[in-house]
Amino acid sequence: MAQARKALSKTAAKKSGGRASARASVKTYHNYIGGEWVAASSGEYFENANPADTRDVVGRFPVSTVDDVSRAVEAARTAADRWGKTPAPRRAELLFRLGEILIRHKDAYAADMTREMGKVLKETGGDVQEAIDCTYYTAGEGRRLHGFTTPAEMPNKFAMCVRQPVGLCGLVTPWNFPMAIPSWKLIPALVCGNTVVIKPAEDTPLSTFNLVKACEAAGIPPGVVNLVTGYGETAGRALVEHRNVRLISFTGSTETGRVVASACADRNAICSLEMGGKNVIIVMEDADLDLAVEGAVWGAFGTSGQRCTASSRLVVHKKVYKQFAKKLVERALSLRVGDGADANVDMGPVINADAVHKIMGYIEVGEREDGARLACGGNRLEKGEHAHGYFIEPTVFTDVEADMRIAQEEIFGPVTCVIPASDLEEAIEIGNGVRYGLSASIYTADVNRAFRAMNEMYTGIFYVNSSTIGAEVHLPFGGTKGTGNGHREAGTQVLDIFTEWKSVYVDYSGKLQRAQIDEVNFE
Ligand code: UN1
Repeated sequence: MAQARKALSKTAAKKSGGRASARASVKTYHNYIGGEWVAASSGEYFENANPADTRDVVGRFPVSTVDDVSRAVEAARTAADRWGKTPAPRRAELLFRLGEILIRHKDAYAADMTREMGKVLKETGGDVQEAIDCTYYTAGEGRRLHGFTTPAEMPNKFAMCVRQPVGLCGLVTPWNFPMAIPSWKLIPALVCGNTVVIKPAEDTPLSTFNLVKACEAAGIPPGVVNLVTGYGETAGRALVEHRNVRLISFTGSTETGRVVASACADRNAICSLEMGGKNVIIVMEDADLDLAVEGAVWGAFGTSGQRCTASSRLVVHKKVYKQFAKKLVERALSLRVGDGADANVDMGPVINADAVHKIMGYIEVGEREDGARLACGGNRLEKGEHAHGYFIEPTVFTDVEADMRIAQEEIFGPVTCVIPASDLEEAIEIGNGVRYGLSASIYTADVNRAFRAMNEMYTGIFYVNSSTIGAEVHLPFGGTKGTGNGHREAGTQVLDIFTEWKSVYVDYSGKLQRAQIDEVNFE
């Protein structure tokens, strides 16, 4: 994911012209450290601009330094003992209260999110709803957090396994799901008894601010949740490298994830990574084609294609290939691109100037590929209502070959590739032929083929007769190969990230019993 810098300023009204007074009224936000809202020690702020109209400055947020991160880590450390010893059902009560606050403010949070990152209001409402779902579902773990008991080898000996908090967690979160993804990390971390420092993406600090503000209102004690905004190379790096941070949970690009993983390896910290995807929809000749096209459009162009789970490859059986491509292009051309706050708009802008540069670069690469055909889109929209934002047309390449760069690399924009295949076997081979393994789907009426594809696609998520997007919070989320490092978020599986197991043996025989050595007398 591109991490472009937004304008840096010491004063809100820095820029001149007619906009100066508007800028003077731009709200200034602060870090949240040890229960206090505080400025960054740098005294500097970055501006968070609306990607649909960059003249609209959403807010000014602290450019945090190594010192600010250290202070936040210290606050989290101070709060850790008490929070870790608070009974989990009590911790969960505060989280249920948080859930209620999120419900009450859902519309306002969605509006803020659309303003700061561009996706349409329906989708930002979904993003907040996902945080609500995660909060309720995971808070329920306060009365479960199951361990297990198991027989011991020796008589008069009891064996069990319990979960314990890992301690202090650093959460580094992306801009494409700026409330849902922080919640996937924050809520389980808290219910498991950890304290946290969150560093949100610099493109979407407001949504994470809203989440943290709601934590404060829910009565989560000072120091348990800390927020530092700023840039990845400074604040993010300081958090990832801090020797007192026991665990880093990161969602973002595979490249940055590798840097995070090696920093964690250096100091033996736990590291959980969710990274890129190059997800595939397989369309067989017996599929309901209209349904498949709907799924492809939603998967490829929802969130302007800026989802790890986006349907960026559509592998279609040759018998229906032409028909599918025609319908897809028609639907793509019918999408209205504009400001996500407008209810008539289907697709919003992409996140920032770097993203435009990267996506347009890939479109050029696609146009240069021998054989691939730009079937629709391919342009940046810069006139009229699009003049001040980062808009790119929904773009479809057809006749794409599986090994072309546009079919291999994560573009993270509204660009999808249609690839022909002769049969299911070839479709699965193409589907698996990328470095990522997040999500895959098949459209078919044949249950045997659906199960075969389900079994043979090496991904963390699989759908039948549905798009590659739309994961629910009570099932594990994550991927194989370049997408992750073996962990899963959401579901109960996330508890294995945010707790460590403790095996407990209780010997009530009153004598020394040596495992693996003493023979048990059966009489
Ligand atoms: C992402 O793709 O970056 O499954 C997260 C979905 C959402 C989460 C997506 N619930 O599309």
